[in-house]
Amino acid sequence: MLLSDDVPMVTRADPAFRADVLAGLSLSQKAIPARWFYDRKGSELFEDITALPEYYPTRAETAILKTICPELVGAVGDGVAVVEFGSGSSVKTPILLNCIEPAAYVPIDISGDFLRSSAATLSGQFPGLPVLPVEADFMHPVPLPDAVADMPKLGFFPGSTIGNMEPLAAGTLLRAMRDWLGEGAMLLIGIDRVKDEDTLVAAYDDAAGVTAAFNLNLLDRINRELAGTVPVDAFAHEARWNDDAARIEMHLRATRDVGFTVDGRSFAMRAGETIHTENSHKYGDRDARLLLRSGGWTPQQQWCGDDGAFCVILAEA
Ligand code: AVJ
Repeated sequence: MLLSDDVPMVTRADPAFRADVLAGLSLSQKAIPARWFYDRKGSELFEDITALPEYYPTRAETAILKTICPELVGAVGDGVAVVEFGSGSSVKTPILLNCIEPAAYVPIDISGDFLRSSAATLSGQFPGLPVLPVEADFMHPVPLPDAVADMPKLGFFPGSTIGNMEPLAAGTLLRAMRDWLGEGAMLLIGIDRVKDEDTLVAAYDDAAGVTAAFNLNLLDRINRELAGTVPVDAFAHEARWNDDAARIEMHLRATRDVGFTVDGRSFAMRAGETIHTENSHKYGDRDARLLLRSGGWTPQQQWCGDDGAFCVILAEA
C-alpha cells in the first residue's frame, strides 16, 4: 500500500529543501529561507521582476556599472581575476568584463548546472577569456583555481544579494570573501539604499502581481517537490517595511484557517498567520560602509547614480 502508484514521488527532492521547509513550518513565526524561491519557474519570475517599472534596483545598478567604467579601470588596474559570487547570468557581468578586460573570470555558484551553462555562454561572448567556474557554497569556501593564484583579485557581488542576509550573516560572508580572495583584493558590491516606504513596498508588491506570483510559487514548489497539499489559493502575497530591522519582508498570509501536509507531516495555520519568506535589508549611506568595514573591507569609492536609489561600492581588503 505504501508503495502504490498514487503515492507521489518525493525521493528526488533536495533533502536540504525538505529540511528547511519542515523546520521552517514548525517555527512559531513560520519562515522559509529565500534561496528556495529559485527553481526554474522562480528564476524566470525573478527575471520578469527585474524589468518591472516598480523594481528599480536592477536598472539602477546596471546604469551605474555602465557609467563608472573609466574610474573602475583606473582603480582596479590590469591583469585581475574577476571572481563573481553568484551565477553571472545577468547582463551586469558582460558590462564589467568588457570594462575591466580581466585576465580570468571565476564565477562561483552553489548550483552546478546553472553555473556551467552561464559559464559556457560567457566563454562564447569572450573568446579569449579563461572562464574557470567553481561550484561552491559561499559559506564553505573551496580553493580558487591555481591559474588565478598569482593574479590580483576583484570580487563582484552585484544585485544587493547581500541584503537577503541578516547583518550577522552578512558580516560573516564578507569576512569569508576576504579570507577567500586574500589581503589586497578588491570587492565591487551592489547595495540597495533605505528610501521612502512607498517606493520600497511598491518594488516588492508590483501592480502587475509578478512579485506575488514569485512569492506564491514557493508554495507550488513545496506541493510539487515535497508532496505538499498546501491550498495555494488560501494565501496572499504581502510585502511590508520593517523599520526596526531596516528591511522589506515578504510573507505569505493565510486568508482563512488552513490545514495541510508536507512530506506526510501536518501543519495548521490560523487566518492572518504568515510564512515569512524573504528579508531584503536596505542600508543607509554610512550603514553600507560600516557593514563593509565590519567584514574587513575598506570602502574606496562609491557610486549611487543620479537619484541615490542604489549604490555600487568598491572596497579593498
Ligand atoms: C535578488 C535578493 C536582490 O531582495 O530585491 C526581488 C529578490 N525578491 N523581489 C531583492 C527579490 C522580491 C532580490 N534579490
